[in-house]
Amino acid sequence: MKTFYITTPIYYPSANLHIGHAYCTTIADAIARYKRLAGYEVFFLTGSDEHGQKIQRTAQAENKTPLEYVDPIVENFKELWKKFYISNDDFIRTSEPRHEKVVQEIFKRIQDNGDIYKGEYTGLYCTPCESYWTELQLDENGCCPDCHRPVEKVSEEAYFFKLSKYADKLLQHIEEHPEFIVPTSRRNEMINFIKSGLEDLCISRTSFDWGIPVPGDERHVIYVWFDAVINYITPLIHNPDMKKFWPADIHLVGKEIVRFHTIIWPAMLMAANLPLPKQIYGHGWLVTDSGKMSKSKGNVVDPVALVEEFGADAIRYFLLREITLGLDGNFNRDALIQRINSDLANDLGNLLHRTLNMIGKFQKKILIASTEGTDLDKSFRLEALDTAAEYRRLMDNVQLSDAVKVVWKFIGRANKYIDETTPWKLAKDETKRQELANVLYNLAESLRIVGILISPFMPATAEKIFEQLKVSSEPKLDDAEVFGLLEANHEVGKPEQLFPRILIED
Ligand code: ME8
Repeated sequence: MKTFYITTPIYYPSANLHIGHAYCTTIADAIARYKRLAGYEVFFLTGSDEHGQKIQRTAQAENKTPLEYVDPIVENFKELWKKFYISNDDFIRTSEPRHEKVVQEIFKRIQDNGDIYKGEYTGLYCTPCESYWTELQLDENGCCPDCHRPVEKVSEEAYFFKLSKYADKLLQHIEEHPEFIVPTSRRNEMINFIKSGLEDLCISRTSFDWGIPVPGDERHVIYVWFDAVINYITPLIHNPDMKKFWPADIHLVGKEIVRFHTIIWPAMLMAANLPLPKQIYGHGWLVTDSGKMSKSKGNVVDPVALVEEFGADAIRYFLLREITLGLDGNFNRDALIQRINSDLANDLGNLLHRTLNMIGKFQKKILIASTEGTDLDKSFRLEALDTAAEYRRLMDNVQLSDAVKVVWKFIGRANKYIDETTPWKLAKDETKRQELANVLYNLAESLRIVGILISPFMPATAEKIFEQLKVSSEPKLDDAEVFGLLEANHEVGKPEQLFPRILIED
């Protein structure tokens, strides 16, 4: 069986997660579910990034140990992912012993290869971002170029990773593998970054102790980013059944952390003689009218409240449809409600409801074997198959939003097919029994196919469709590419509302 390995970043338990984090995890989940649907053996990893000075300071301020502080936050992450139907196969916490062991081994391996040395570090450190910067990289106010908060001058004995040594090899890899960094804009940025010169990277600190100790020199803890990226191989490296998943197929990350994933992480892997991931996909940010969502701006949208209000599938649909992967996208409550009412309640909900209602009313819920039918029936069936083929092409290309749109175009087509064939009129004419049976059969089949195609985006809704159609709830993509799998005499269920319309308050 073909394997597929996808990861999200591991999130900092420094603040509650917002809908921006849920966006990233939802994309990864939709891709993982699609690959399972397409017959791959999938490993989907997410987790929490728990070490570092920032966590230690926050915990101290609350009179807690770092673990006492992070434990409940990490539990909330896990709860949130359940609420969003995230189908991760493992959840890695960097504070787990299994991770500590692997980080120390990789450190040792790189050190033994001669690419880690001890020196003196004086640099500018942004604690909230856990990042070192050079003078040149600071913003116009001399602050962190990412979060624009003040940086601190740090001077201490430290271990260094010979990142500079890998500049040429990295450039060569990026140039020979155009698919390694996606989208192209990020790839170009990284090429320019490497060409402007790479400095060796300080990878240990002595000024705090909440981290993984350097093997053999326990006064030092390992730099949190060096520790964090290794999470991607922690569950695999010592497990003979899991090794097949490395190298990862996609590391999905936000655009501001592409640098860590396309420069530092690959150089570390080169130094440890391990293969590089196949692709790093840098997605855009979810923004509101006041910019990128972040706690400091006070413009965060709470995903728990949102799920409770609208349900996870509606939010997943909105995020996957509205935002083109790789670009920034606007999160807007009115637009969400608009989509729920028009695309979900109206287009999809009505199609299912009208179809099952008519099969119930005109054929006592029983499908009747269909014949070839009219030209309209034939072209409708072809359109269903074209939709499934186009969907596969787009999903294989990770064009999630286009894939959603293609399915909804077909849902629109199916609703129009009802208006064009007017089954309620056919039902009044005894001589049109077969014509009616054909239309209802084609509609039920198209819903079966739609259910399969939307299952990576809206797993609970797909299940409801399967339940109401009374078909298997373990879909396969191949079954969406065949028209006519429903048996004649198949009995369908009763229509139940999929999405209630949301009343818009003035
Ligand atoms: O960076 N829209 O963790 P993190 C879209 N621990 N994505 C957003 C977002 C928004 N408004 N806000 C945040 C870290 N994200 C490290 C990762 S991986 C080895 C270590 C995304 O909790 C962001 O782009 O700050 C990033 O991919 C992820 O959330 C990280 O969040």
